[in-house]
Amino acid sequence: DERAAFIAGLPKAELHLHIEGSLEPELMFALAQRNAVAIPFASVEDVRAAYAFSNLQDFLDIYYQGMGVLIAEQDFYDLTAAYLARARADNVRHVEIFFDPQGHTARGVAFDTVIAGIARALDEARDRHGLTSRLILCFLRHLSEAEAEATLDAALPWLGRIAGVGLDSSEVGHPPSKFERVFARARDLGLKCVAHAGEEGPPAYVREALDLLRVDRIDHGNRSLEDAALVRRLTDAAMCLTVCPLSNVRLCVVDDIAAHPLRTMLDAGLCATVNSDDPAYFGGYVNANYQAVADALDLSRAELVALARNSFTGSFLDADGQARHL
Ligand code: ES4
Ligand code: ZN
Repeated sequence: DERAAFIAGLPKAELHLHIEGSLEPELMFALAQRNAVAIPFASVEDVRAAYAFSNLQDFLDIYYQGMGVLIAEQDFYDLTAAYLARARADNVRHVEIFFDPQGHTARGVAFDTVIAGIARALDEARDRHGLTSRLILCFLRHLSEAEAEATLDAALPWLGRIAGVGLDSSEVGHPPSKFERVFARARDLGLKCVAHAGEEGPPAYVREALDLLRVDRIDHGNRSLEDAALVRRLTDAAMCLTVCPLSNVRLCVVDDIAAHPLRTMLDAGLCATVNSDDPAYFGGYVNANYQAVADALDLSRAELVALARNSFTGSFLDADGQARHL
């Protein structure tokens, strides 16, 4: 329809995308075969049927299992190239991609193998299609800060390829304060800092991300809305929130898409963006996320334009890079 065409035509940046969460069941099966890795599914339909989650942890259990088929550099290249093709088809012009090295090094896959495959696909997309990108290394917050420090050590030879660090995985019980020192070191190394906060965790975790991790963006941030003073602080700082509507529905962060707080965020003056999070698991890439939330909330063209513009202003592109895309 008309709205779909308008969304499709908007140039967009995606700022919240876990590359391992873009592993489609078809590629999961192909890689399981190629690498002789056993997976507990008989068919692609079987896999999709397992994607019924009642919270973040339900999803994470399946997500870490799924990434077990990724072994060789070529696997990480294939995964990333497939995502970039989907992004391009959605008129995404710039991507900031999370990766979870600890999900791989824990299985004996070298950090260098992971990042080399991802980076090769990113370079190719830039050279062939002008699609720009940044990489964000995420620490798994259910693991220790010492393990995060070791991961940052492994990243040191690749600092020229890494724009920032993030914090993901099981939120409740693993507050930002647990990672204050490793984020300080990352910042001293010149890296940007972001953190998942306020997805399932309380507004206090968003405050910790700001105060202790000194983040440049908040990933999700939904529960900030419970704290009016925090909302004021986020708007005053023009802090970008990377919101993920279909993820929020699938992980039961919102009751249903009609109850999504995106318009409330925009009306409050927050710099909200729309992103796909783990599109292979949550039922859609960027345009599907814009479409679902726009239909449910009857977002206007002006609101859709504001969301797309926020995706560039909230990006880690410099002003020249943003102007090139806008
Ligand atoms: C994630 Cl939606 C979400 N939240 C926290 N950690 C994650 N890792 C991948 N997707
Ligand atoms: Zn996420």
